Amino acid sequence: MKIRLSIPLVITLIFSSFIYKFSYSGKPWQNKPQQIPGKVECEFYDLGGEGVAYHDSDSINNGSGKLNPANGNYLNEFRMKEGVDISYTKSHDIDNNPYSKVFPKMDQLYVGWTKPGEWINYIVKVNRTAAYKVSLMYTANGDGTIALDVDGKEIAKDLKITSTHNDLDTVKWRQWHHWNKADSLTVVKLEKGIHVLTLQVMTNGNMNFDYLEFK
Ligand SMILES: [Ca+2]
Ligand SMILES: [Ca+2]
Ligand SMILES: [Ca+2]
Repeated sequence: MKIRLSIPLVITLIFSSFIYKFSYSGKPWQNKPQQIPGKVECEFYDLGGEGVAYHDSDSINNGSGKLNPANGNYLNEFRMKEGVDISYTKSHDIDNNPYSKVFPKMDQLYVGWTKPGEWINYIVKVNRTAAYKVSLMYTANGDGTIALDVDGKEIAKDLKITSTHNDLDTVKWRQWHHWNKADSLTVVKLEKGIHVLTLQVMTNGNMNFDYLEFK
């Protein structure tokens, strides 16, 4: 089936994404848009707070400053006053356990405590117009789904994040620490320029996101 877009519809689509970008008040983390092609580190989401740069189910950071005590350590305190929940990969049989399908680097910050309905924004700089293969470094205690938006428009939905749960691991909390890399979640066409990328948690939650990669 051939889908035809009418000219007024195309103009509306272009105009609404322009309006979205124009009205968006979030700012890139450390004033540096993340670069595509490349890795988009999930913890380097935009500044702007709840309802602008992200939506999180609760206003506390369940990782930084809570699970990871506020003791002056950069990793423990990373963005601890913000609602997005952040932790980092740790040795001592936590994230370097034998159940990971793709072994993670240690001391990598990630977004965790994810729930359906949560979303996070990233101002990104796309350096060339192309179709990009999207990968995700993650853990998932049960199958979940995510979606991606660009400039307020959904570009990929129902992306299945395959469970990394493994019954052989009898340490219950470690089911959230079995890492994997989903190597080709989807392919998305992106136009050169500055855009707002949104990562949405659609179903299940219980996922940890280290980075998205666009190749
Ligand atoms: Ca939170
Ligand atoms: Ca959360
Ligand atoms: Ca990361």
